[in-house]
Amino acid sequence: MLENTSYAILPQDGEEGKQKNLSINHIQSYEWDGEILEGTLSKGTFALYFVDEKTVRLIVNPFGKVNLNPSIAAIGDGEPVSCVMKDNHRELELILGLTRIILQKDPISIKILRDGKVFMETQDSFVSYTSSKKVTLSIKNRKDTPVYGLGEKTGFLNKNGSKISNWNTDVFSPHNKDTVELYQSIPFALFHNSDKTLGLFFDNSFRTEFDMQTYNDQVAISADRGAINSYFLLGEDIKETVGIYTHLTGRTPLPPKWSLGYHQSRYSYKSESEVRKIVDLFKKYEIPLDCIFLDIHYMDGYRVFTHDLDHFPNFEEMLDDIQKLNVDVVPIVDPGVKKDIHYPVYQEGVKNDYFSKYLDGTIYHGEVWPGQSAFPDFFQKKVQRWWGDLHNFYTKMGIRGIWNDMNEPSVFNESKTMDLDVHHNLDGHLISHEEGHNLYGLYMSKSTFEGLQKLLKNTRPFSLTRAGYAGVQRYSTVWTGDNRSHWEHLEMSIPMILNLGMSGVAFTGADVGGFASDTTPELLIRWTQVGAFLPYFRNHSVQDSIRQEPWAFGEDTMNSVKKYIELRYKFLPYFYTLFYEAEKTGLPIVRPLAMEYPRDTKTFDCSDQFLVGKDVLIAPILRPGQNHRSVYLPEGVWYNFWTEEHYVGGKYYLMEADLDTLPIFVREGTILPLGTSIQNTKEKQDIELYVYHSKEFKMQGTLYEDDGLSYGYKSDDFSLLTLSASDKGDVKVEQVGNYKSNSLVKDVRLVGFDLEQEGSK
Ligand code: MIG
Repeated sequence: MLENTSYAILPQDGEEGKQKNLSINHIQSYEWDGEILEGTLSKGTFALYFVDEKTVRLIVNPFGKVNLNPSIAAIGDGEPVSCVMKDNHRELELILGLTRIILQKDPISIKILRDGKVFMETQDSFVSYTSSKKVTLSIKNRKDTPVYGLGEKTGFLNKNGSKISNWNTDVFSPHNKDTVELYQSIPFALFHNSDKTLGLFFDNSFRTEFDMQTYNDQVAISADRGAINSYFLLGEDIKETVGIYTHLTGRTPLPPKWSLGYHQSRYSYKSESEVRKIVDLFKKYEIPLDCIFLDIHYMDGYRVFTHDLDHFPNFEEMLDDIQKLNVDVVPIVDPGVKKDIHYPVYQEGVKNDYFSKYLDGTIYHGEVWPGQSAFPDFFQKKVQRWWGDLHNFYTKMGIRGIWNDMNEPSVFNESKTMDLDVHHNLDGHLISHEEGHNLYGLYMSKSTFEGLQKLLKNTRPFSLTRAGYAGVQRYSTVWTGDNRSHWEHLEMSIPMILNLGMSGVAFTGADVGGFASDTTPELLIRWTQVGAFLPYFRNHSVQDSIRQEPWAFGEDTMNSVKKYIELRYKFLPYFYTLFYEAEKTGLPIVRPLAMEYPRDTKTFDCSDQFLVGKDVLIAPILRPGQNHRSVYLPEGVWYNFWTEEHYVGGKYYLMEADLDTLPIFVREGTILPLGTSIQNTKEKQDIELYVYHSKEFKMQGTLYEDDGLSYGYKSDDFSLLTLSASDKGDVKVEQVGNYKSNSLVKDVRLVGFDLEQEGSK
């Protein structure tokens, strides 16, 4: 019909119609106040300052004034520090301690050096923009520099050579290398060299892209809109740079111990009797369990903060009984609030103006599980408080953990999300959903976590989220969404989780066994082996898929799965100590080899092995039918955890691993605190110390303990033991903190002490 109107001759976008990339070429003027350098450019404005000696912030806004306010992510960007500024005629120079920033005026370029090393260098005229207000920052980079971080992404560990974009998306399928945009957006990359690691945090919440593919000698980082708002972090190695990044964006708080145990889930356990039955079977088979999940079917018509009366008539009693068995129950809470005039949560939201709206004030409604639903505007403090307080519904029944899903936010329509012209009220100013989209999950996590904290008082909450942005680690554990029961997804979960860890998120996991599609006994065993050594350990699967609880495939499979759930509990004292350290340092629980061996180029592309802390190396089997694999052991001596054989590192070995065996190696000189067998974390667990002999290094370890539950540890109610061993294997213990542990060191096991004279393998 349109053919007969002017539409027939609508403008064709030929070559000339394509948007041009225009560059900013020089600095026009500047002002210096002793801390912040601000000025005008041939187009737009800029600001440059030191957050501290190793953190530099650069803002360039081609379209207006720079906004100096740090985002919700950059909580560590406090008062700018004063530094020395020199105008060397053609260049401006900022100096703080060992760091120098050289800003060439015309054409504009920038170089950051520390201790003589060049950390970051741009080409001339390194910022460009288009008429649609896309902005791009280009920095020099070599093709052979490994790039890590960038949050939750598919593919292997090293992202150099690819394009990584960020737009929080609910992707049920597929998750493959070309599926770049998943649930989380963390625009932070590490450019690693053997003598330094540059961190680049591009703190812009619009859709962003890191193009490490198109150019041979540079990386182009762009945002659909907004300003170039970048932080350059200057660390000696990956660990230091991750430390600086988590100082800037916050660290993973010490979780309650029960969240580190084994969790069982399914979409969904649909009735009280089914939930009870699952818990009973764990008890019957004596398989350790700390938590069971309630997916969307527990609700009344998918209304959050309710329960279904038909299938969960005695909800409270059920929770009570399960909690008495030392099992926590975590329900799901989605953001969509059902449009139902009889539903109090919807009523309150409308009356008090809590929902996300269009500019004209109309509430946005979108289709999700409950049907037409409204979406809380979590950006507003009053909405955060309201939502937080609503959790009283759960906490009054003893619930201490909440699972947030669908918070990309996911909506059942073509764009998969809210209309982009919906607005959010961020501290009094309106931002479009285009700007708020990637932040929505983070603000929901904040509301959930802070609400639980307030309600639970001195008890540490657990919150699990699917969506997030940089800084999400401060509030929630992240699971990697809807993977499938494919070997490829087991394999991919490792680099995904390692990169999440280098992006500041220490507490992460993937659905063990695979969420969608049908698992197999072999895959379930191998996946449980890996899951037992990743920070978050939950088995979860979709409705209609084959059952994948530990007993689903008969006794042999169950025994093997059980063995690895038990092994997780054995390693719990080591894990808990690592979580304590993560809160202090920001370092992830699981690490790529490159993190601990930053100068060993053989580790740079290693995506199929990982370290738990620095002392335990896991080399899982990731393919069906295989019972051998090549394992790279870095320098030093390593002990096979099972056989206690030792190997000299710095080379590859072919290791055998039958279906019941996960290859685990322990670094020489480690004192590994392991626990005695327990059925859940609420039981008393005694300690066994495994001392791995070393001629080269001091033998040492640490063991952190507290009540596992409260915030008492913040005021001295903790115990940090520093362990050391002599050549003869006598262990010395020094304690900091006042916590009186009731667990005993039951046993000291010396490994490799008799091998001293023998030659190594
Ligand atoms: O669109 O709540 O990723 O873990 O079981 C599906 C049902 C919604 C997606 C989550 C999955 C969860 C499922 N949810």
